Amino acid sequence: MKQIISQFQVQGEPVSCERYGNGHINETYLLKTDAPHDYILQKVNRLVFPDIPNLMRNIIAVTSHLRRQTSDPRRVLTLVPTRDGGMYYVDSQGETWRVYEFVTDSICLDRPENERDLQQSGIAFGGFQNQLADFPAHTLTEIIPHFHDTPARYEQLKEAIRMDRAGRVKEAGAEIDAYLSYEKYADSLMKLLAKGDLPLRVTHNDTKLNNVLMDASTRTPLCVIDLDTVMPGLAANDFGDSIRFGAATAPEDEKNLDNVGMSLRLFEAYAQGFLSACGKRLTALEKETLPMGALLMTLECGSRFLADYFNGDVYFHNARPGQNLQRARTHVTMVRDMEGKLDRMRRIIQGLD
Ligand code: ADP
Ligand code: GN1
Ligand code: MG
Repeated sequence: MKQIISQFQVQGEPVSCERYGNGHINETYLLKTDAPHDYILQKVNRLVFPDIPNLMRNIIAVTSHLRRQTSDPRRVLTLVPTRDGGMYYVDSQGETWRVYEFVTDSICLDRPENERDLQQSGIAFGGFQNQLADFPAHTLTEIIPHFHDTPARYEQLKEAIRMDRAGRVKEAGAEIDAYLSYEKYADSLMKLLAKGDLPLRVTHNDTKLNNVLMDASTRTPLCVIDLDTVMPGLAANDFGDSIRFGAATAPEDEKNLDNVGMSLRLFEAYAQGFLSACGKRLTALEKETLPMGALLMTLECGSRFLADYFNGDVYFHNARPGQNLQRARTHVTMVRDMEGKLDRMRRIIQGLD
C-alpha cells in the first residue's frame, strides 16, 4: 500500500489505511496521515469498468463542471493528482488506483434514520441532476452500455440461468418464476424513450443513499459521490434507484421477508426533496413515470443480484455466501409491494406538483 500511496500528492506521512464503507463495487480505503487531512484511496473494479481511462475522463469532466458552480470544496469530489500530474495510477499488476480528498465532517448513511434523511438525499440527487442539466452529454463516454436497460438485464438473467455456471439454478426455481412473472414491466420506460417521449438527461445512475455525503452536524447534503456511472439516462431511474434502497423498510439483504416492503412515507419524503430540487426541469411525462422508475430499478437490480448469484458472485461484493440470493428475494418482494402501491405513489407525485 505504501508504494501505491507514495505515487499520489498526499500531505503528510501515512498513518493507517483501512477498508472503508459499504460499496459493492470498488475496493475503498480510508487513508489517514499525520497531516490534518484524510483521504479515500480506491482500487477501481476493472471487471466492472473495463474502460478506466474514459471512466476517469468522465469523472474529471463532471467534477470540473460541478466545481464551477460552487466555491465550497466540500460540495464536490476532489481527485488528488499523482506525483507525475496524472489523476490515477496503474500498478504493476495492472490495477488502477485513485485518491479523493476525504470530505471533512461528513457522514454517509446506509439507512435513513427518519424521513428527513431521505428527503435530504432527494435534494442531493435532484440538485445533482439540476447542476448537470447544461452539461454537454455527448462528451461523456457511456461507461457501461445498457446499464439501466431493463429488458437487456432480463436477457442477462436468462443467459445466467442457461449457463448455470455455479450449479445454483436448481435451488432457485421460485425466485426465477417470480422474476419472470414481472418481465411484463421491463420495457415500460425503454419504449417511451425509443419513441422519443422521454428525454435522455445526464444522470448519476447509482443513486443509493450511501452515495451521498451529508454534513455531520446538520445532516444536510454536501456532495454526491460514486460518479463512476454518470452517463446519459432517465430521470425516473435516478429517482427510482433511490427509492429502491432508501424507501425500503428493511436492508437490501434482509432475511425475514415479512419485514420487506416500500414505505409510502419515505417515498413521499424522497419525492418531495427530489422534485423541489429538479422538478422544474422535468416534463409532465417524466414526473408521471417516477413511480414506475422505482418499481423498475428494484426489479432490475434484483434481477442483477439473481444473475450474479447464478454466475458465482463475480460482480457484487458478497460478505457471506448466499447474500446475492437474499438480495434478489428482498427485491422481488419489494416489487410485489410496489405494484400494489403504484396508484398511491402516482397520487403522491401529483400532489407535490
Ligand atoms: P463503490 O462504487 O464501491 O460504492 P464509493 O465511491 O461509493 O464506492 O465509495 C464507498 C464508500 O466510501 C462510500 O459509500 C462512502 O462511505 C465512502 N467515500 C467515498 N468517497 C468519499 C469521500 N470523498 N469522502 C468521504 N467518504 C467517501
Ligand atoms: C452497486 O457501487 P455501489 O455499491 O454504489 C451497483 C449499482 C447497484 C447497487 C446495489 C456500478 O452500487 O448499480 O444498484 O450496487 N453499481 C454498479 O446496491 O454496478
Ligand atoms: Mg457507492
